[in-house]
Amino acid sequence: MAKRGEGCLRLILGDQLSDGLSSLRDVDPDRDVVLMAEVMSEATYVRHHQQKFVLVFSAMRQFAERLREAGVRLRYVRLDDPANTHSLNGEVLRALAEDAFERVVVTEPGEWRLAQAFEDLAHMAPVPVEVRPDDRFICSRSRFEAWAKDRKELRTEFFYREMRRATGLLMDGDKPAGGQWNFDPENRKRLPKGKRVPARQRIAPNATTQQVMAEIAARFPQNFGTLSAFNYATNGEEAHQVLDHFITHLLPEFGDWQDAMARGEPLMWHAHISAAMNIGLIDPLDACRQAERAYREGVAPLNAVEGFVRQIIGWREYVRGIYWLKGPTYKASNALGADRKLPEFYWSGETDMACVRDVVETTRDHAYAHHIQRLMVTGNLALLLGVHPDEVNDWYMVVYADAFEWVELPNTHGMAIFADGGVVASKPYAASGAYIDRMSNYCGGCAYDVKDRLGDKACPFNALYWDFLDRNSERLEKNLRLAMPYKTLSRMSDGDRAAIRAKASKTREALGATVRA
Ligand code: DLZ
Ligand code: SF4
Repeated sequence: MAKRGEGCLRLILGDQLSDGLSSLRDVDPDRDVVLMAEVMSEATYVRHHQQKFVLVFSAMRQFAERLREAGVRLRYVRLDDPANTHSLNGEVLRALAEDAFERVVVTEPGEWRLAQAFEDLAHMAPVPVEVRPDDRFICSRSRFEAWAKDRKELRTEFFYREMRRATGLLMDGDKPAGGQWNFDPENRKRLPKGKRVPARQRIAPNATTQQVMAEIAARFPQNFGTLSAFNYATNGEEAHQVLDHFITHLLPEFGDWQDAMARGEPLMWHAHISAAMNIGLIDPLDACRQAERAYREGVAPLNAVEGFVRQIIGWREYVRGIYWLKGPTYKASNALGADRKLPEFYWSGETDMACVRDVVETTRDHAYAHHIQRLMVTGNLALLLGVHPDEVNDWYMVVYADAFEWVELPNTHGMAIFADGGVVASKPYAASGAYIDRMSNYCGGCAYDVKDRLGDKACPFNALYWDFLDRNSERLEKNLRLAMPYKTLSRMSDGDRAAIRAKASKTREALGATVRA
């Protein structure tokens, strides 16, 4: 292909499908070759949901085709290629052995696992390996480190304000639009009876997607998830269709119902663009600017637009900064000593708990659930049960199409189960059934009674919640944000507390959250 001393070999990963990617910016179509590889090492480091495979492989193939059409030389290795070495490093070394290049160029990957692998590659490769920053993120790793240095406590709100200033998003001069940085308290409304969730356009699987669906169904039939309801954008045009539809039709009400949940309605008013954004089909800053235009033109109110922008330049950037700041050992922490197994119904959905059943079914059929379903239903239950962080992290990595470790780990390990002891969240997001009842229509159709704590039909969240606080009081009772529940707990008699402990213990066993061997 290339002659000795010529050109660069540019490796593009399955979540780097962006036109403006740093490793593609100076591509020379006459001399360079772009390498993309479907490999078993990436297909098996977690047992991905079937829809995640389809999303990534279909999007990789279409992105490669676009590059080809633009005149770029491609070396695209398919999963079924007999010469495939099935690791990314293996494919780079194979390409280097077959053709001469002066350098390998890659944009930094989204996971420690691969960052370390590329360091190994630099030792093994006969030519230099240049790893470039991933500037699709607004805040570079070094900028985040500089921001975090010397701060006693990392607070997402202060980081978010800095990002607002840095980008100029929703700023009027040096003041936040509307005179307020954050409208979160206006974004927690419960869905009133009769309020209809808007219908969604379906992205019909295109020809490449259909082809990949057939391959995945044949090759990974045992992996979690169904394929029939696949509804992901797999190229830039489709992704922008979804984003445009959201901005015009859903964003205006997104703010109000951001935290609400309803049976059979995984999308609600959510944009459903996280997977497309995380593999590079939508630029985060462009999406925020488009949302801001909707506000400036009077199409969407400030609380909705601010909420959307905050999720992206506040939270998304923040968790990515934390992931790299805390290093590869971050996931080994287990601040609450959680030591139980993940119940089987996280995979099967077979449980009488209507909320959990709905979220698992949604997850199975769409590789998606929205943030409150992930945090306050499945995450909250794992926290209260004391499920070991490895099992929780693995589940979230497997089941969601948008899960890459840089985003999954801080959200799960830190935010949902407090295994990092308070790096990401200032308190555990523990809640009883009353929270779920307030924010959803699940409890009305449930076999359990959300108002009961100790009876046979008592909602499992209730005893588990009080027992969680009781079990972890040494560690948590001084936390000011938990002062109210600890005050309530302190008013309970020893007998009440013993009854809660016994009920919680029975519940953990009944749900299959037994102690790990
Ligand atoms: C998720 C994924 C899968 C399933 N397969 C591939 C692959 O075969 N080749 C590839 O380049 N990327 C794949 N990916 C995405 C990578 O796992 C992702 O780039 C890293 O986890 C870093 O975030
Ligand atoms: Fe979930 Fe409890 Fe409500 Fe049932 S009663 S839906 S288990 S919160």
